[in-house]
Amino acid sequence: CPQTMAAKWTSLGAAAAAGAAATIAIRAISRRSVASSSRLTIHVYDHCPFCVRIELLAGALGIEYDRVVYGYGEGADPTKCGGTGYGVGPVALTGKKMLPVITGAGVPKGGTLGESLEIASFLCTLAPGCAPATGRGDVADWLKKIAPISSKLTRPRLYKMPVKDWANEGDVAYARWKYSVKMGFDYAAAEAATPELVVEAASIISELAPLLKGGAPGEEATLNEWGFSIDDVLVLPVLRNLTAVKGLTYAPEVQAYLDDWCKATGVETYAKDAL
Ligand SMILES: N[C@@H](CCC(=O)N[C@@H](CS)C(=O)NCC(=O)O)C(=O)O
Repeated sequence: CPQTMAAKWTSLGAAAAAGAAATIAIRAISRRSVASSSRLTIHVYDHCPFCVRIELLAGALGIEYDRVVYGYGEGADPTKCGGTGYGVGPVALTGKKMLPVITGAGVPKGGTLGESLEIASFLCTLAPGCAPATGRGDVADWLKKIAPISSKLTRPRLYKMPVKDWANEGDVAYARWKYSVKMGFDYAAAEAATPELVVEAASIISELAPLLKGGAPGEEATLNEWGFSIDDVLVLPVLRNLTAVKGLTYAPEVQAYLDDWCKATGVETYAKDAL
């Protein structure tokens, strides 16, 4: 379960050069939890980057929640998935086999909300501490650049991580069916290409360092000068899933960015189980 971390807004009186007093709201990090009348439940696959967005954000906002982790094959219809899949899983929530989903009293759409960015937007109404997405082109370009390398490195590894997603053998069977048979992903080729992919990924990860414009000494780094934002919510899960890759080195600033936010929000990395 995540610990709580929140951005506390404090006011500082700042003397302007002209002599007029200006009050600037600055963001200082403190730990607190958002007291909510009804506790949220966040339904996730541990390995799902869209789900990690929500856990990071809830943790950053200090929103306490219960966490339900599903087997990746749960809810997949065996007649449509080459005989893989079992049970009901997330389908019981929304009618779709798709996570993340949040549930709870006060949650829009009748108490059950899917789609990570809709969930994120809703969570931002519950507590301060996350700025909207900027649409920064350099961040979008970075995400686009890392995506194909990341999928080749992470797909052969994530299903080997010791998390509940893969507790049932039907979970692994479904994932392998989905990526190979349905999507044409070549596991063997991706694994064989690991040495080159690791070098390429490390180089792209190092390109993220100069994009980190925010974070005073002693605070978590952020993509924007004004603090934690949806931009970070989009980028951090990609870095977190890449921790499943053994031997992949991160530029120090990027390593600290990832580690500090994971620590602050209670999101675990895969570093100790990297393969
Ligand atoms: N647009 C959705 C995408 C969520 C998504 O793709 N989730 C994946 C897990 S990473 C999923 O539930 N896939 C179910 C499946 O393919 O069986 C969002 O942002 O929430």
